Amino acid sequence: MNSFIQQAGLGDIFDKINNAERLSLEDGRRLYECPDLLAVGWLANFVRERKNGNQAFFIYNQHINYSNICTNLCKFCAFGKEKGHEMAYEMSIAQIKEKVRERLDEPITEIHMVGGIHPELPYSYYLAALRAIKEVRPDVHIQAFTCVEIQHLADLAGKPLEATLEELKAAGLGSLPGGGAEVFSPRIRELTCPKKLDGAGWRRVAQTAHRCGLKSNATMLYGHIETIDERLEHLDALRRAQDETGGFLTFIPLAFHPKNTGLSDLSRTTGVNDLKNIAVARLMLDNFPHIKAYWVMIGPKLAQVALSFGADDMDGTVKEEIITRMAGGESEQALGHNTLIRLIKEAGREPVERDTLYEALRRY
Ligand code: V47
Repeated sequence: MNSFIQQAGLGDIFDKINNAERLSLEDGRRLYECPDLLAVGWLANFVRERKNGNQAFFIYNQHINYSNICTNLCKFCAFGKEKGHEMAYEMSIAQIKEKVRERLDEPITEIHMVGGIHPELPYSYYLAALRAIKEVRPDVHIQAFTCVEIQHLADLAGKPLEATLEELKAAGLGSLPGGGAEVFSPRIRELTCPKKLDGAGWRRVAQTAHRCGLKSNATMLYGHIETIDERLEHLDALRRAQDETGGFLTFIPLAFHPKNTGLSDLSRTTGVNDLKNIAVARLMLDNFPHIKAYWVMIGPKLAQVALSFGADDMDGTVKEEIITRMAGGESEQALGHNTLIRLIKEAGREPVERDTLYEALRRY
């Protein structure tokens, strides 16, 4: 083993990783507190390469945020607006279709669609939105509706989660994105998003989706008022859920952007904090196949570096992301296909264009 791992005091953690043993919450705490970022990153990279070799995945995708009208109005969110607010909007089904049609000439394989918890849109709107996308682009994979939205749709439909998910699936839903998880801690939820579906509810929806044959992602919003222990409990809860249903594809740490939020007095996350969260997540989430460095939130340059700190995926072309931009995100609106490939190649990795379920479509 590298002597610098010993010098960083992480020799026993390396032994566990090398023997594919699960890390404890105490191990996680030591990793977060270790001042030697390169040592933590080296360990994460060791696991990253064991799981995914030299591959770095990306996808040709499109984001659609159908409405920002939301009844939850979480403190950390600059996107959600009350109905009647001057910046509130909602897309008609025709407008959603138009958004898809506008980019028919591009080889998009995934549409990522999420929105707020709208007080009035009927259940039929969501089914119609899925069907409309499929009508315009029949082969696209629709990754839509966070677990929070899915619970809302089941409530609207007055049906059990299973029946709602089956109906959404029949209308075109392919998988669930990872948003809305925030930090599961009841303390954090009470302080930042008291109206939102709680952590147990979020995991119940994700696990029900897995049992219905739908894969999903998971996120953690870090860099606001959460403690290291609360982050670790969040990771541990995801790890236990994954042990049971195995349907999570990727974990995405989301760097908090404070501008225009109810927590705007806080500072933005730092590069070290961003890389640490990616690395510790890679080490703790031993049963998650992928860790995503979401360039929209940490910037393309740091996302590129993150490919050596545990991440094996850079998300995709994106275009027109609103949630981060409203909260002061300064990344470009879209990354070209060639830019993603160059970022990955320069990081010494093999660019692999994937579909939503991580089937390799093309290697560069
Ligand atoms: O659900 C809200 C978070 C999420 C802020 O599944 C904020 O592959 C930072 O979940 N600063 C939406 N984050 C984004 C998301 C996502 C993005 C890319 C890929 C995937 C995936 C998922 O953003 C929300 C919320 O958790 N969020 N406000 C903010 N101010």
